[in-house]
Amino acid sequence: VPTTSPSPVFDRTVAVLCGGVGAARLLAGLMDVLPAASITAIVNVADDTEIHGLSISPDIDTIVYTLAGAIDPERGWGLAGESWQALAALERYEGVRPPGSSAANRWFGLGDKDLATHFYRTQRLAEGATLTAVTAEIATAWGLGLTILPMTNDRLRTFVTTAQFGRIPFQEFFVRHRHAINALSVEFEGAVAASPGAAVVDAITTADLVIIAPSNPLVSIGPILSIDAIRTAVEGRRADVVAVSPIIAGKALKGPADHMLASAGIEVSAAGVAAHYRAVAATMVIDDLDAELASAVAAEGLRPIVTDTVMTSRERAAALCRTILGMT
Ligand code: FO1
Repeated sequence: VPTTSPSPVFDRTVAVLCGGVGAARLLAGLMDVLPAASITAIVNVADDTEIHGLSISPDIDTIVYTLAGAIDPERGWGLAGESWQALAALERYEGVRPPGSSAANRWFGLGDKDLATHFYRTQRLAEGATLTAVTAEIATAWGLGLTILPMTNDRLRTFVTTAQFGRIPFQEFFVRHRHAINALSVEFEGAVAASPGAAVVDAITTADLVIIAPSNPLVSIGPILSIDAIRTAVEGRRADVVAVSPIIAGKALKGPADHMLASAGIEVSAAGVAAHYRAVAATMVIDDLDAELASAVAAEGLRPIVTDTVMTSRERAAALCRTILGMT
């Protein structure tokens, strides 16, 4: 509880729980209204995977590339102006690949320039660096001044159970099968043993405001909150936690959050998301299109803020962030 008079808005520090695209856009908006040094992103790494022996951290890379202005804006992942020669050259080896081998798989799109990031991360991890340290190096290399923290340095991975393919790693569900198949359930393997990444709990405990980005509540924010010490820290800050609904007018802007919420028995609306977050957030930002749900959000025990949440431009993202920070 602050005992001094409120600090000027530009002095406020924020910790943001992040998935990929939606979180990256929100962070871009925050970077326009707060000094970078006041912003800590705590990022889901349960989507991480190893492909061709390379360590890939999709949500971290989406955030870094977006904030650096280097993301491919159509795809929402990978680099703009990318070429795909290395991936194409793998075709030669497909014919000699023995059954059961995943060598030369081409369903996961790794662009030629993007490979450099994965080469760097993989080698640094092999040298014994933590993912926290490597992520800081990558952020610095891209000229970013905010703090980007992986939620954990331990192995914590999302698995999706499907009727067609059984229990499969998240990227097989999301990319290989284009999240077009029904997810019966999700599990976070390693969550019980995982510890929060360096500085994560401290960031949540000391931030003036904690924001839950408009990311998939189940497979982006879910893994972050599956780490006991992180969940406890966020619950302890509930009064200062603002969640931004990723569901607008009953739909996710991107990705499978709407279908996954429905399969999990959660109402596919800002009110359903409010119910899901009731123990961790006291405020929920919902879109103008969902204004009529404000009372349903309030009935779940969250203070509703109704505003434009569609971040199709940096200006719109910054306006949303000003509203979240109470700067308007
Ligand atoms: N998403 C896709 O839909 N297809 C891809 O081929 C793909 C490749 C890829 C490579 C590197 C990277 O950092 C991300 C990549 N993504 C791809 C995005 C990513 O896998 C998902 O959007 C997230 O895991 C969901 O948050």
